[in-house]
Amino acid sequence: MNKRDISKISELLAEPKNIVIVSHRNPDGDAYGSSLAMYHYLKKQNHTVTVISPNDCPSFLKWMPAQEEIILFEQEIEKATEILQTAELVFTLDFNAFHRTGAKMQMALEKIKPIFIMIDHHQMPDDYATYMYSDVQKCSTCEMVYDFIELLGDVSEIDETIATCIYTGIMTDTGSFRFKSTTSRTHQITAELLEKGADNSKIYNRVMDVNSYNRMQLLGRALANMKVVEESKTAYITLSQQELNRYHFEKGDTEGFVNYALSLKGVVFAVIFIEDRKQGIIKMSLRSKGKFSVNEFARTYFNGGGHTNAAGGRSEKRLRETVERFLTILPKYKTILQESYEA
Ligand SMILES: [Mn+2]
Repeated sequence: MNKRDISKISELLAEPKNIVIVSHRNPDGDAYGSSLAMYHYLKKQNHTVTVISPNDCPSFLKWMPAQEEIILFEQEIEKATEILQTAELVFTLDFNAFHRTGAKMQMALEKIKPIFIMIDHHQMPDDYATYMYSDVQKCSTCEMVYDFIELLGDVSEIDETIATCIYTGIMTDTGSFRFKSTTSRTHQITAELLEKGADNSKIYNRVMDVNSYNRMQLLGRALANMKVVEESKTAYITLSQQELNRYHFEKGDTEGFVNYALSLKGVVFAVIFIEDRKQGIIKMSLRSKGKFSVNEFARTYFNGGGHTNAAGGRSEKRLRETVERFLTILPKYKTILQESYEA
């Protein structure tokens, strides 16, 4: 974010304001981490602050400080819309296009005219924000929130609560500091957060120790279903609605499954296909190592997108047809996948 924008924002924040912080639909650790860090920071500066999330978070984030104060748009549309309408400033964190909040909230956001401030690390931002802090190199929006607070000259305002929120998003979005997006800067910030009281071990246990018996059984099924396409350095997993039902699937249960496929020796591209009968779609999570861009792949063929090494997609075809289509497209990328392996 450039100096001019920062000094303008600094001026705006000099007087108490009505501020709303918005996170994306199906919030993850980085979405809630950045939103709640910003919430606690702005409250300390005497602003009136509300966090609005389109829908609820998974259970492994329920412990986050002030999580219970977040307003869920889809559960309280009238109240949330009213709050949005009176907002002078709206922060949109960890997303960069209104449609990422879902159809209902998108409409509400399109109707209001506050000052929008975007802080986000996803590719191809829409152009709705008055002030835009967008950086696709950043490991997480939480790291950017730290930068933002630092640019405002307020690192000293980061207390244990704020540090805990920021740490959570950095940890979850970097796969516990192992993804390529993790930089020396990330570690420097993390060190600072520990100094300020973030408890790394406690946070890890709260976020990661979430296995139910059913989830473990479902993981077993997913791994048994895994197929490898050796010449394309690719592994994929399928889960049908019937299989999900058998293990009493709950939202969030399949989180991270695709990473098992990516951890296979020799594999640089991994996909999980999950049937969702209710929506009539197949949801896909795509992961890669090296230069092969799953963002481009998902954008081109499966109505999705994301980052170079992590993206989402969807298909309106049946499960088997979706996989067949995927397997027809795959040979086109044989060379680049091979190169991605060697690199
Ligand atoms: Mn993120």
